[in-house]
Amino acid sequence: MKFWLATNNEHKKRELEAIFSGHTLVTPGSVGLVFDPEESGSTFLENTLIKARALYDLVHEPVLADDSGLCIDALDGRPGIYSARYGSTNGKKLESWERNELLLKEMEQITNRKARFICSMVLLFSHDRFFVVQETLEGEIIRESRGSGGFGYDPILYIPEQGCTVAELSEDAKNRISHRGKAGRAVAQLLAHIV
Ligand code: ITT
Repeated sequence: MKFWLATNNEHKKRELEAIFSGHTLVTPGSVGLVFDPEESGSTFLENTLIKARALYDLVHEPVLADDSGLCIDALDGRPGIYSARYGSTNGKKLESWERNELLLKEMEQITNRKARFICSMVLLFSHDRFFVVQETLEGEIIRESRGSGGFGYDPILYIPEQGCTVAELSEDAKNRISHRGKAGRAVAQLLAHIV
Protein backbone atom coordinates (compact mmCIF):
# COMPACT_ATOMS: atom_id res chain seq x y z
CA MET A 1 0.00 0.00 0.00
CA LYS A 2 1.10 3.59 -0.60
CA PHE A 3 0.97 6.11 2.20
CA TRP A 4 2.41 9.51 2.86
CA LEU A 5 4.92 9.94 5.63
CA ALA A 6 4.38 13.08 7.72
CA THR A 7 8.02 13.76 8.45
CA ASN A 8 10.99 15.78 7.28
CA ASN A 9 13.38 13.61 9.28
CA GLU A 10 15.38 11.41 6.87
CA HIS A 11 16.53 9.09 9.67
CA LYS A 12 12.96 8.34 10.70
CA LYS A 13 12.05 7.79 7.05
CA ARG A 14 14.84 5.27 6.63
CA GLU A 15 13.85 3.34 9.74
CA LEU A 16 10.18 3.36 8.77
CA GLU A 17 10.97 2.15 5.24
CA ALA A 18 12.67 -0.91 6.74
CA ILE A 19 9.82 -1.48 9.20
CA PHE A 20 7.14 -1.06 6.49
CA SER A 21 8.99 -2.96 3.78
CA GLY A 22 6.47 -4.03 1.15
CA HIS A 23 4.68 -0.68 1.39
CA THR A 24 5.48 2.55 -0.43
CA LEU A 25 6.21 5.53 1.79
CA VAL A 26 6.32 8.98 0.23
CA THR A 27 7.52 12.08 2.07
CA PRO A 28 6.17 15.54 1.25
CA GLY A 29 9.74 16.75 0.70
CA SER A 30 10.37 14.15 -1.99
CA VAL A 31 7.66 15.69 -4.20
CA GLY A 32 8.47 19.31 -3.37
CA LEU A 33 5.62 19.84 -0.90
CA VAL A 34 6.34 22.30 1.89
CA PHE A 35 5.31 20.61 5.13
CA ASP A 36 6.14 22.20 8.47
CA PRO A 37 3.11 22.12 10.78
CA GLU A 38 3.40 23.72 14.21
CA GLU A 39 3.70 20.91 16.76
CA SER A 40 1.53 22.71 19.29
CA GLY A 41 0.15 19.69 21.15
CA SER A 42 0.96 18.87 24.77
CA THR A 43 1.51 15.13 24.21
CA PHE A 44 3.24 12.93 21.63
CA LEU A 45 -0.17 11.66 20.56
CA GLU A 46 -1.58 15.15 19.99
CA ASN A 47 1.46 16.12 17.94
CA THR A 48 1.27 12.95 15.85
CA LEU A 49 -2.34 13.69 15.00
CA ILE A 50 -1.50 17.32 14.19
CA LYS A 51 1.18 16.18 11.74
CA ALA A 52 -1.00 13.45 10.21
CA ARG A 53 -4.03 15.71 9.70
CA ALA A 54 -1.90 18.54 8.33
CA LEU A 55 -0.43 16.28 5.66
CA TYR A 56 -3.79 14.66 4.93
CA ASP A 57 -5.18 18.15 4.21
CA LEU A 58 -2.49 18.54 1.55
CA VAL A 59 -2.68 15.12 -0.10
CA HIS A 60 -6.09 13.56 0.76
CA GLU A 61 -4.55 10.11 0.90
CA PRO A 62 -3.58 7.79 3.81
CA VAL A 63 -0.88 9.25 6.04
CA LEU A 64 1.54 7.73 8.55
CA ALA A 65 2.92 10.07 11.23
CA ASP A 66 5.41 9.61 14.06
CA ASP A 67 6.05 11.89 16.99
CA SER A 68 8.79 10.71 19.25
CA GLY A 69 11.32 11.75 21.83
CA LEU A 70 13.35 11.00 24.92
CA CYS A 71 11.73 11.13 28.39
CA ILE A 72 13.98 11.15 31.46
CA ASP A 73 12.49 10.25 34.85
CA ALA A 74 14.77 12.49 36.91
CA LEU A 75 13.85 15.46 34.68
CA ASP A 76 10.10 14.84 35.08
CA GLY A 77 9.87 13.47 31.56
CA ARG A 78 11.92 16.16 29.83
CA PRO A 79 12.89 16.79 27.09
CA GLY A 80 9.83 14.75 26.03
CA ILE A 81 7.81 16.39 23.27
CA TYR A 82 10.49 19.09 23.08
CA SER A 83 13.25 16.57 22.27
CA ALA A 84 13.96 18.03 18.81
CA ARG A 85 14.07 21.55 20.29
CA TYR A 86 16.06 20.84 23.48
CA GLY A 87 18.67 23.57 24.00
CA SER A 88 17.39 25.72 21.09
CA THR A 89 17.95 29.46 21.30
CA ASN A 90 15.98 31.99 19.23
CA GLY A 91 14.42 29.14 17.27
CA LYS A 92 17.83 27.83 16.15
CA LYS A 93 18.06 24.08 16.74
CA LEU A 94 21.26 22.50 18.03
CA GLU A 95 23.02 19.67 16.21
CA SER A 96 22.28 16.26 17.73
CA TRP A 97 25.74 15.93 19.28
CA GLU A 98 25.39 19.39 20.87
CA ARG A 99 22.03 18.42 22.38
CA ASN A 100 23.53 15.21 23.71
CA GLU A 101 26.46 17.04 25.31
CA LEU A 102 24.11 19.59 26.88
CA LEU A 103 21.85 16.88 28.25
CA LEU A 104 24.76 14.89 29.69
CA LYS A 105 25.89 18.07 31.41
CA GLU A 106 22.43 18.66 32.86
CA MET A 107 22.45 15.04 34.10
CA GLU A 108 25.98 15.21 35.57
CA GLN A 109 24.94 15.19 39.24
CA ILE A 110 21.90 12.96 38.78
CA THR A 111 22.08 9.33 39.86
CA ASN A 112 18.64 8.16 38.66
CA ARG A 113 19.45 7.62 34.96
CA LYS A 114 16.19 5.88 33.95
CA ALA A 115 14.84 7.07 30.62
CA ARG A 116 12.90 5.91 27.59
CA PHE A 117 12.27 6.69 23.97
CA ILE A 118 8.59 7.09 23.17
CA CYS A 119 7.05 6.84 19.72
CA SER A 120 3.47 7.77 19.06
CA MET A 121 2.39 6.62 15.61
CA VAL A 122 -0.79 7.31 13.70
CA LEU A 123 -2.05 5.77 10.50
CA LEU A 124 -4.75 8.14 9.29
CA PHE A 125 -7.28 7.51 6.54
CA SER A 126 -9.31 10.69 7.15
CA HIS A 127 -9.62 13.28 9.95
CA ASP A 128 -11.97 11.00 11.85
CA ARG A 129 -10.61 7.58 10.93
CA PHE A 130 -7.23 6.68 12.27
CA PHE A 131 -5.28 4.06 14.22
CA VAL A 132 -2.89 4.96 16.99
CA VAL A 133 -0.09 3.03 18.66
CA GLN A 134 2.36 4.31 21.26
CA GLU A 135 5.46 2.31 22.20
CA THR A 136 8.58 2.72 24.32
CA LEU A 137 12.20 1.65 24.50
CA GLU A 138 13.45 1.58 28.10
CA GLY A 139 17.03 2.42 28.98
CA GLU A 140 19.42 4.55 31.01
CA ILE A 141 21.25 7.77 30.21
CA ILE A 142 24.92 6.89 29.89
CA ARG A 143 27.70 9.19 31.21
CA GLU A 144 29.50 9.62 27.85
CA SER A 145 28.17 9.32 24.28
CA ARG A 146 28.88 5.98 22.59
CA GLY A 147 28.34 4.74 19.03
CA SER A 148 27.75 6.27 15.64
CA GLY A 149 24.62 4.53 14.34
CA GLY A 150 21.04 5.76 14.42
CA PHE A 151 20.35 9.42 15.09
CA GLY A 152 19.35 11.96 17.72
CA TYR A 153 19.77 10.74 21.28
CA ASP A 154 20.80 7.18 20.30
CA PRO A 155 24.42 7.59 21.51
CA ILE A 156 23.32 8.44 25.06
CA LEU A 157 20.59 5.86 25.72
CA TYR A 158 22.11 2.67 27.10
CA ILE A 159 20.03 -0.52 26.87
CA PRO A 160 21.05 -2.90 29.69
CA GLU A 161 19.63 -6.01 27.96
CA GLN A 162 21.77 -5.29 24.89
CA GLY A 163 24.85 -4.14 26.82
CA CYS A 164 25.27 -1.10 24.55
CA THR A 165 23.78 2.21 23.52
CA VAL A 166 21.18 2.40 20.76
CA ALA A 167 23.82 4.00 18.52
CA GLU A 168 25.95 0.86 18.89
CA LEU A 169 23.21 -1.37 17.47
CA SER A 170 22.90 -2.24 13.79
CA GLU A 171 19.90 -0.74 11.96
CA ASP A 172 18.14 -4.10 12.05
CA ALA A 173 18.83 -4.61 15.74
CA LYS A 174 17.56 -1.13 16.59
CA ASN A 175 14.36 -1.70 14.59
CA ARG A 176 13.78 -5.03 16.35
CA ILE A 177 13.67 -3.49 19.83
CA SER A 178 12.95 0.20 19.29
CA HIS A 179 9.91 2.28 20.18
CA ARG A 180 9.48 3.00 16.43
CA GLY A 181 9.99 -0.62 15.37
CA LYS A 182 7.43 -1.94 17.86
CA ALA A 183 4.87 0.75 17.05
CA GLY A 184 5.41 0.30 13.31
CA ARG A 185 4.95 -3.47 13.41
CA ALA A 186 1.72 -3.07 15.40
CA VAL A 187 0.42 -0.56 12.85
CA ALA A 188 1.46 -2.84 9.98
CA GLN A 189 -0.50 -5.70 11.58
CA LEU A 190 -3.58 -3.50 11.92
CA LEU A 191 -3.17 -2.54 8.30
CA ALA A 192 -3.18 -6.18 7.24
CA HIS A 193 -6.58 -6.64 8.93
CA ILE A 194 -8.34 -3.51 7.77
CA VAL A 195 -7.33 -2.89 4.18
P1 ITT B 1 9.43 15.38 12.09
O1 ITT B 1 8.60 16.17 13.08
O2 ITT B 1 9.54 16.02 10.76
O3 ITT B 1 8.98 13.93 12.02
P2 ITT B 1 11.53 15.65 14.06
O4 ITT B 1 12.95 15.17 14.12
O5 ITT B 1 11.26 17.09 14.42
O6 ITT B 1 10.96 15.31 12.60
P3 ITT B 1 9.95 14.88 16.33
O7 ITT B 1 9.23 16.18 16.40
O8 ITT B 1 9.16 13.62 16.53
O9 ITT B 1 10.66 14.69 14.93
O10 ITT B 1 11.18 14.95 17.34
C1 ITT B 1 11.79 13.79 17.66
C2 ITT B 1 13.16 14.08 18.24
O11 ITT B 1 13.37 13.12 19.28
C3 ITT B 1 14.21 13.82 17.18
O12 ITT B 1 14.62 14.98 16.53
C4 ITT B 1 15.32 13.17 17.99
O13 ITT B 1 16.12 14.15 18.57
C5 ITT B 1 14.57 12.45 19.09
N1 ITT B 1 14.29 11.05 18.69
C6 ITT B 1 13.12 10.52 18.23
N2 ITT B 1 13.27 9.23 17.92
C7 ITT B 1 14.55 8.93 18.16
C8 ITT B 1 15.31 7.76 18.01
O14 ITT B 1 14.82 6.65 17.49
N3 ITT B 1 16.60 7.82 18.36
C9 ITT B 1 17.14 8.94 18.86
N4 ITT B 1 16.49 10.09 19.02
C10 ITT B 1 15.20 10.09 18.67
